[in-house]
Amino acid sequence: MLQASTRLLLAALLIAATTAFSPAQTNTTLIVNVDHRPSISLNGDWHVIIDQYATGLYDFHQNLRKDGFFMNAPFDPNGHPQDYNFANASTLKVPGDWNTQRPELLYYEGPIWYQRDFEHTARPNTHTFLHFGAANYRTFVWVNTKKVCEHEGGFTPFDCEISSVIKDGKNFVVLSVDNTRIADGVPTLQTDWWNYGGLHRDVSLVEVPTEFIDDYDLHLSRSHPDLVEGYVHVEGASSGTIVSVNIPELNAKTQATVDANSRATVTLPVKSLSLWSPENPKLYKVEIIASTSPAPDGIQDEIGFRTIETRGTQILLNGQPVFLRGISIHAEAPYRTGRAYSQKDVDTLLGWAKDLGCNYVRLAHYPHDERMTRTADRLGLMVWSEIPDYWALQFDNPAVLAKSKQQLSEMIRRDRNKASIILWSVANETPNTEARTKYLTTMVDLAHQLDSTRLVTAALLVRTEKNPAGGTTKIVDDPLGKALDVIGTNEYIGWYEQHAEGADTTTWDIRYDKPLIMSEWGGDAKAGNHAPAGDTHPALWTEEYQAEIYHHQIAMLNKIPQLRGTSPWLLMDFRSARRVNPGLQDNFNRKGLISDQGIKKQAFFILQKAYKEKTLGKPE
Ligand code: GCB
Repeated sequence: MLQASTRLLLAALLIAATTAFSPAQTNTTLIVNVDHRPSISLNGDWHVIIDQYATGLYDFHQNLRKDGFFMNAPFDPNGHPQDYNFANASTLKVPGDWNTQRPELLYYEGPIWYQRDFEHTARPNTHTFLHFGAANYRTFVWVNTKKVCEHEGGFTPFDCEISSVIKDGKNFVVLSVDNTRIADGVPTLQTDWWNYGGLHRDVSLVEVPTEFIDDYDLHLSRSHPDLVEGYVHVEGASSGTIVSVNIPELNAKTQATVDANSRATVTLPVKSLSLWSPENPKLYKVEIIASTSPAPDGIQDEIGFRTIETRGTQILLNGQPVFLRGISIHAEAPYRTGRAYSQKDVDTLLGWAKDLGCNYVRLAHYPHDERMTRTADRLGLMVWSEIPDYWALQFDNPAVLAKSKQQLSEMIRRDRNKASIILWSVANETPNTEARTKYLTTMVDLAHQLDSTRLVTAALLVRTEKNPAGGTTKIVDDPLGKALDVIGTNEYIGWYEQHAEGADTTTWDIRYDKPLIMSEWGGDAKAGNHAPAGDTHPALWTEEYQAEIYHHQIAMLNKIPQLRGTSPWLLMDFRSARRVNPGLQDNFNRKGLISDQGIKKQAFFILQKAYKEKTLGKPE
């Protein structure tokens, strides 16, 4: 039923997985647009077992157990002694990272077992999947004691087919999620964010017909402004199956035929299209129906249509030069802290971005919850979406490259129908080595191959030299720039280097004739920490000093002719294990313009003014 290649990979993985509890490249189907399909939510309370020694999988000689916790055996006081009992175990909420649900789990890194019962009676001629919005970082899933899938990568969705293992009525799922940091992971051992573990996004049961629409891409043609084009993939459909695509509001309808790869190429002429933009975030209802047998499959989406391109150093949205007035955002939950997952979290974060005067957000440093990109579509915020190729990955390790590729593919597949996303980012602040450049060039090529309609970027480090005027010159010549459509650069003048005033004597030497986004800049301030009135040299960590950084940076940025966007670091303070200065950081990175408790710092208003009055940056 699944594509032959998927089936083979899946089979190989399941064999591998029964012989070792080791991270493996995922298999799994990825059904797009799951939030528009009928589904049964499995959110709520799950029984959990904290299993620091992975006792649920390994015996005392580190051999894989046949009677592991995945058996979910009922506890019998007169039977064989048993070290676990899900029925009596305490619970954690799903979705939700485990770290912020119990004080003793705040710093926990390791495996935790989750269990819950569910009722299901499958309808005839259907497939049933367990859908996971994301689980950090490695996940192994069993249903009714049978292993159904595994997945590596903490921020992208996956689906496990469970059709052959479920029974009518009562069933149970057991899974192990392990957030142990690993050197050959993506990300790797070092990050500047909290390693929140667990089922931090929605979990649901999804039932689809025997043959079903699992993937599609519908976008506006760059060369023909009156043409929506793309494809619809119908899993399991044989060649000749008819697919129809309908945009009722435009009175536009077309039919296409699925080829031997179960894919139909779609071209849909449209008239009087209202183009998506920050000023006009118009979304159209789109209906897709596949005349599959024995039952048809249909799905609806809301899609915006626009083009995004570069011309020299310009970024063109719908053919018009645009300047990206942005802010970087971590998926940190406002007020309660922890990993953001709810519509309320998203509304707060993106509401603040709108209040700041943004038309663009950089979603750092991994794909955020799908609610974020859906809401950006509705609010008219352009998005930079990134995979966690962060800092010093093992760039010479092909297994790591395979993990990056998987995460990039999953990110693009989930979000390729979101008009808001204009930039795919393949990396952040990676070391300039040959191995790195080769690795990331492969990633850029893959992004282009998977999606030829968007721009590919990465946040680069820059070189610094003294200049004859007594200041410094920032040189942007990282060889990765050759492969990118848009250059992103991070710099922290006024924080990690020099005083805020250093920006006044900094010049920029950009060796690429491409648009540049200053993807990070800024500095820390603890909300409420103020310099004495009239202090002309405010100390670090005060709101006044952070504000000073913003003043000087804005003046400097305005002197960079090819600057086409900026996303300072960052909207809101976030938890980070690296930030251990007591009283100031307390395990938080304080570079937010807003504190984790929602207090706006002085710098917020400086950037807001510059964005609202459009005194920062030029589109051309
Ligand atoms: C960076 C990183 C970002 C950090 C930030 C900082 O360059 O890209 O993830 O959090 O600096 O605060 O140091």
